[in-house]
Amino acid sequence: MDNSPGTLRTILEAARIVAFTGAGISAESGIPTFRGPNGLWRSFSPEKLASPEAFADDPRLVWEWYDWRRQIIHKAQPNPGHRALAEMEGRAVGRFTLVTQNVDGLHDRAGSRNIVKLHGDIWQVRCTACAVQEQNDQVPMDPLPPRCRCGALLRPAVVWFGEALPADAWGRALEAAAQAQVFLVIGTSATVYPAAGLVQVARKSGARVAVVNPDPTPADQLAEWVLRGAAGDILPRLL
Ligand code: BJW
Ligand code: ZN
Repeated sequence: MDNSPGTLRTILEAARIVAFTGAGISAESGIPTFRGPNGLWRSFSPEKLASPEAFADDPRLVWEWYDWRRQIIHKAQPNPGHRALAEMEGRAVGRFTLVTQNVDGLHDRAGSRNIVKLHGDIWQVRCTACAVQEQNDQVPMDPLPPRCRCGALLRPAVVWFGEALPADAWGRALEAAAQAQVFLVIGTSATVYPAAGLVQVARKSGARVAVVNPDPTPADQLAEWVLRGAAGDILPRLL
């Protein structure tokens, strides 16, 4: 099998493409990833903060983490990696799906349109008691933790450990993975399930898998192309 980057480039011109992204694609925009040298916030691991138990224990602490991240994201700009994926979609309208684990909204800001958000949106808040879910762009958040009109606590509308992914997003992602001819795994440690399982779904359904990451990941074993480096360098060169 010819697994040169040139072949991948040729295939991208015609195939049904899924790009599956994680925190690494936003690293070059200055947004910390979850796991890795800059992944810790005040020595808490994401597993300790991104959970319903942590929020029940100390909603203010969890909100402080989200408020800190919202401030960073608010100042950040999409980078060449985000923009390359938007451009790829522009050249492949109707055959391109972007499935992201990110909650930062940078793909939207870069111009991507067909986006499936598996883990929610950091700019949406949801009431812990009533049905309210709404956009909230306040930076910094005040008061902290924020409250709903009904008096109950608001929470970020994101998916925490132990919570189900939004059913519609998960359904769309599974379908796109099963139909993909090329599946690009970009900037994710591919360790958090069920999202990481999409790589297996795509592979089993016959997709050719390419990984873009400076470091090894479990997805490398399923990949025909492992492109070592930063997404902001490699993705523009694939166009
Ligand atoms: C670059 C780069 C550059 C750097 N360019 N690359 C086994 C044991 C225990 C638990 C489980 C288990 N199997 C499954 C589970 C459950 C759990 C899980 O997967 N745990 C594992 C950690 C083991 N999963 C869940 O709980 C999920 N829900 C679930 O299973 O529900 C079951 C259920 C069903 C029905 C009803 C009820 C329940 C939910 C998972 C939710 C994850 N949520 C988070 C937080 C989202 C909100 C927020 O942002 O705060 O999602 S956690 C965090 O991890 C976030 C991310 O989306 C996700 C993945 O991280 P990602 O994006 O891969 O980032 P990193 O930091 O890990 O990797 C960055 C990569 O970038 C690295 O590889 C770098 O090398 C690379 N990189 N610079 C390109 N320039
Ligand atoms: Zn409410």
